[in-house]
Amino acid sequence: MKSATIQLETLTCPSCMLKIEGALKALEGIEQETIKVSFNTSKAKLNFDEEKVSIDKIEETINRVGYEVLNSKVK
Ligand SMILES: [Cu+2]
Repeated sequence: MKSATIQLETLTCPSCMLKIEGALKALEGIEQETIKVSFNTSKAKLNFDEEKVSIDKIEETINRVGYEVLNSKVK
């Protein structure tokens, strides 16, 4: 299991947060209960199984709902 911290572009309202959370929850390989999108810091944190999903795929999913990823850290 890997842990990701994803810096997003500045979120302008709390519904952005819900939209991103929803998209991430629908993705296989992410530990649902670890998904946290913070409105104040515009960061998403989550744990994922690198055998089921890649950080590229996670970033792509965020892009697809309309948000830019500035950078991601995976540990
Ligand atoms: Cu919004």
